[in-house]
Amino acid sequence: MNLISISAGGFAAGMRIFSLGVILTAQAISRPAPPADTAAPPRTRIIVDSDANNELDDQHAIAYVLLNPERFEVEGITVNRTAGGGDIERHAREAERVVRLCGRSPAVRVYRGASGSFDSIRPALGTSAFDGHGAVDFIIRSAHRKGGARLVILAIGKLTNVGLALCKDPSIVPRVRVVWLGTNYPASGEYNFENDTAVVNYVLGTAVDLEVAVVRYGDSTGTGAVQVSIDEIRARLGGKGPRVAPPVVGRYGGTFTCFGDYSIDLFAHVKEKTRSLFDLAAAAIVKNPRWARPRTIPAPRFESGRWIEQGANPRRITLWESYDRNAIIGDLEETMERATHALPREGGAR
Ligand SMILES: [Ca+2]
Repeated sequence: MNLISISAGGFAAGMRIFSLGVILTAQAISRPAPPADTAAPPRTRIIVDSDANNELDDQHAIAYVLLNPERFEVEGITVNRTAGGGDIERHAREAERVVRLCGRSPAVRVYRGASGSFDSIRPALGTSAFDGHGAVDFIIRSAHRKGGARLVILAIGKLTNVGLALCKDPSIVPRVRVVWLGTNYPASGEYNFENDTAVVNYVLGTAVDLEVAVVRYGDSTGTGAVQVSIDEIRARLGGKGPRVAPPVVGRYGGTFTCFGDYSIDLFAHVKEKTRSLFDLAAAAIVKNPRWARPRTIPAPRFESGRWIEQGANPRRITLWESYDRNAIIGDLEETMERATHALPREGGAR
């Protein structure tokens, strides 16, 4: 079953498919080789906020973060429901599959977040059991963790959980950095954005450190350019990742003992031979910012179906553009290769 084909209205998700052929040329982006690392950077404390069951890119982003333990201190995974992936439980179960396939269960937990929209949930934030409270309250607790470094929230679905957390407890604003995969800015549209547009304006109106990894279907400057084919996935990831027991049942059935084989199965269940790993690209630039180009702009607003520039706005956000596709896919392969031979981690089976 192709999840893209059942997403509500097929709106922006369909655009991803339409544009695949156009952006093949994006893989040929050339740039000078980045300088070699001179020292290991500190681990980044991170939550991945995902609509894990929507397509197949969330799973790769989650696995990538989990399988880079020397770079990421993963606090947990939070999920939200977008139009294409079923109810919140299906998103949570898919995230949990990936955590198990990465040998990080039960140490890394999955927290259920918002099914509805920011505007519909916001009036209930003062109650204890509002829609999404599991994820929202976890984000707030993690941001405040005593002795913890600033928390990165890697948001790769709609922004609802993040907006609700900022709204419920504005004191977390200076304690978090939000990196969101979303928008086709400066063009309108995009799946994560359209799944809750109101929350984007809300977050833009806060002072939180906000970085946007743009999607831009069909354009070489967005995460859409980070494409990979099933043949390449098979060749580069097959059999790779920590070996886990018992085997994990996939979302399409079948059993898997490593994430590399599950990745192949995810690709085998979409009709296109080549797909973009949008969410992976967003995760990769948190690990290595040299794999895309940052640009700081005055925060715009979205009104009446289009972006409104606010040139005098002192509030700034960062856009990430022009992704180094080969470096990102290469690092996914290296990450998986390393994880294949790594020692088991806390609480995780091999
Ligand atoms: Ca996603």
